[in-house]
Amino acid sequence: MKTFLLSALLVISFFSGFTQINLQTEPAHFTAKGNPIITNKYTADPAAFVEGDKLWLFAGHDFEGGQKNYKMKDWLVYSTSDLKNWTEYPVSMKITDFKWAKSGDAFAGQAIKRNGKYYWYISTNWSGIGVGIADKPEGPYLDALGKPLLTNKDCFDSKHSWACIDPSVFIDNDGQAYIFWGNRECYYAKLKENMIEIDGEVKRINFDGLDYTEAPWIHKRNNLYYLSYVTGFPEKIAYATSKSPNGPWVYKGVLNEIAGNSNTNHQAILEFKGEWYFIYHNGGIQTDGGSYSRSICIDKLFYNKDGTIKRIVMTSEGVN
Ligand code: FUB
Repeated sequence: MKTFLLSALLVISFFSGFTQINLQTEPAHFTAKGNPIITNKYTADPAAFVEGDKLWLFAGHDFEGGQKNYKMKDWLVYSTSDLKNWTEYPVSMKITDFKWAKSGDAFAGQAIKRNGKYYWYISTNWSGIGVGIADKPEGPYLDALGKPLLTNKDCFDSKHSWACIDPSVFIDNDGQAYIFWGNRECYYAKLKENMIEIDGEVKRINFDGLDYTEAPWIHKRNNLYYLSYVTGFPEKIAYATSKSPNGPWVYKGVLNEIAGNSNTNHQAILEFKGEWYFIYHNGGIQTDGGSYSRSICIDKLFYNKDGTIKRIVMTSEGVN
């Protein structure tokens, strides 16, 4: 019976072009035809870094359309050298790899490289933030700690169960690593060189104009630090700047509008081959895309001469 159900699911998945469970065992290749860039799966909560010639994209994996809430059981990894031709890797990390994550939800994360290892910080809804560790960007990733790095207890000003989500990590030029996270309230802390221990106190971020929902992302350009984050609901992206990752932060305004057909937006910002990119998700796959079946998109990001960022123009053509 079990075998019959699995075969039926595979047949349905094959003909619909979508899979909720990923049985891929080898890297697969595809060409993006604009936004959304991935069309055989629903992907959300992008994070990315550049290593050598390649941009590595880390994604959440939404179930197919018609869901009433987030259903995400694993995370996906992609790479590209030109933002057009992509490689998709076999699933290298699942929520069940984090045995302590009783919530069972594979929420947003961000991966980063340090000392030859790759660390993928992930959220699990209400069970806390965990860290996956791997020898290669595509994984496989193992639970580095066997317990959460951060939990709701670290979110000292928050009362709701999903406060401890959306980790974002950043290593400054002096080697100091930071982790930012939070829903409704934004927190940050230093990470030790080993990347799996918090160094010192957890602090809450606050500044004039901050109306914070979730999804912090830190990047640096010309010695200026940028903290972008989700504001409002349905979500827009706003940002602030500072001369230090420790603040004080100065609010700079809205960066991206509500992303079509999705309540959430969740950005990553980075430079790749001399250009800056804004990676986010929308609910743009017709007819089944939506707030719980999202799709990652990439558009260009431009700065003004004074270092402020121009509003993002979301496009269906993308960056090809
Ligand atoms: O994907 C689940 C949650 O939706 C993420 O953790 C948030 O950032 C929002 O995109």
